[in-house]
Amino acid sequence: MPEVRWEPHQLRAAFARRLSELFGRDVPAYPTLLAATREVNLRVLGSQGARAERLGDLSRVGDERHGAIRVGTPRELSQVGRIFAAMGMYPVGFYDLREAATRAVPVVATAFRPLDPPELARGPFRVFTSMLVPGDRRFFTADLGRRLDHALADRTLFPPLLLDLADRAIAWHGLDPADAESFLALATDALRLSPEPVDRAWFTELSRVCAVAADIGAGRTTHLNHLTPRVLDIDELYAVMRGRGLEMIDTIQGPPHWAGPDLLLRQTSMRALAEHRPFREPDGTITHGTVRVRFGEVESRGIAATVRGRALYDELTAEVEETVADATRSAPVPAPERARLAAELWNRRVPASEAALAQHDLAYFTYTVEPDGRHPGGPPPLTLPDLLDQGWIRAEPIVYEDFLPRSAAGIFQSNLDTAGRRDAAAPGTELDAAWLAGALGRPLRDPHTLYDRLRRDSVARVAEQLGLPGR
Ligand code: OOG
Ligand code: NI
Repeated sequence: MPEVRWEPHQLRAAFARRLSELFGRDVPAYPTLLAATREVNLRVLGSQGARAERLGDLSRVGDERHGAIRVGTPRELSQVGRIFAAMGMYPVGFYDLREAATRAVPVVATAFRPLDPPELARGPFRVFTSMLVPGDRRFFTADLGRRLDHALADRTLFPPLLLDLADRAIAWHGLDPADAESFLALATDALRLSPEPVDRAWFTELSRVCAVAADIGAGRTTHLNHLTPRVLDIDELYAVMRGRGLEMIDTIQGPPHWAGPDLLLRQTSMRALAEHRPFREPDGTITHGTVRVRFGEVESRGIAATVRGRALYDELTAEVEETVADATRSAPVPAPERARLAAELWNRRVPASEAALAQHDLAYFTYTVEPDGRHPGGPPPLTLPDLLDQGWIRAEPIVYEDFLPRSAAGIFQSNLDTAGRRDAAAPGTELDAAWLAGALGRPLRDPHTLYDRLRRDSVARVAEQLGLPGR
């Protein structure tokens, strides 16, 4: 048996570091984003003190929290699953980005991430992973879909040695140092932007459907397309980045800045920069062109919403979109006005405190017994609200560790110049979470189940410690 020195979480942390170095070298605006994130985080800590760390220890907050890659086939996706499993990252959630009325993208996606709190605390790195759907006739004609399938079937994104090492790491729960080094070097290398020439005609044909299809389907490799640090005040970060002359997408995706605590996930990104890449022209000559495929993103994490909270979020988001669509008939609604409308709606419809969010079952919390018991003594009351009110227990927010499909569709716009082509009337391809689990060959977790278990376990512990009957 090999001597095991690098555990999955150490591989994960080292991998995140290597990707960050790679991105810092290759994408010049990215270090600016990281520096601005650190400045804003320190400022927020200075002005808010301990409250700034309510949703996470600042020593970790500024770390890169997620990256994103795009693959072309179920086979490539299952290989990604092996590589991430070696680092203790497992698929959570099914995101279908083909449905959005505007900004639809021909991919389905999941996120690979650590599952439980101790692992998340050791290293929260996650990778949003999308897979192209060439069979979706709303985007691709039968002929183009077939040619795409053919081109994708014929490429190797991950060398066999990398996959072998991944399987070994899974079987032995880690790798010895020499294998860990090979694994990390090969895994990082597999996500570099390739210097190989791209076929111009094929790239152009795919770009007409969607820049994402061209990014995924025209090359023979994949690449990391963004990395995302976490910031404590995303509104300020957005203003700082603009102030430094960086071109940003036009909004902050997700819930608005409102009177209550941060919920779910807010994110924004800079526009992908043009990067040099050789193209092979139809006459065989090599020319130098540019592609816009890599960018920096930033996120602000909030409290995980329950199923009810999420339904309310979706409802309010749809309401804002309707209002904006109505108003747009007379004049375009600028982004700040949209943000104002959303905030106003949220302030009216969502209870604006942690306690109220917990009481209305809109957000997830874990519960612990108050050690110094502010309560009056005697037998404890029987319900969570009473236990909270009377100071027997305290509630800690559970941080949202997943993504939002509408926001993700918005983030994809970072490297789309044109709306692309989509025939809404053509038949789509039915793909769902069960299908994706099958393609991955491993269980696909539902985010709500994970959060719910944390809440439930904490309630059971509280009940046991307080000796509550009937639990
Ligand atoms: C992924 C976009 C989604 C997010 O943070 O929502 C995403 C991509 O551009 O490939 O990363
Ligand atoms: Ni992202």
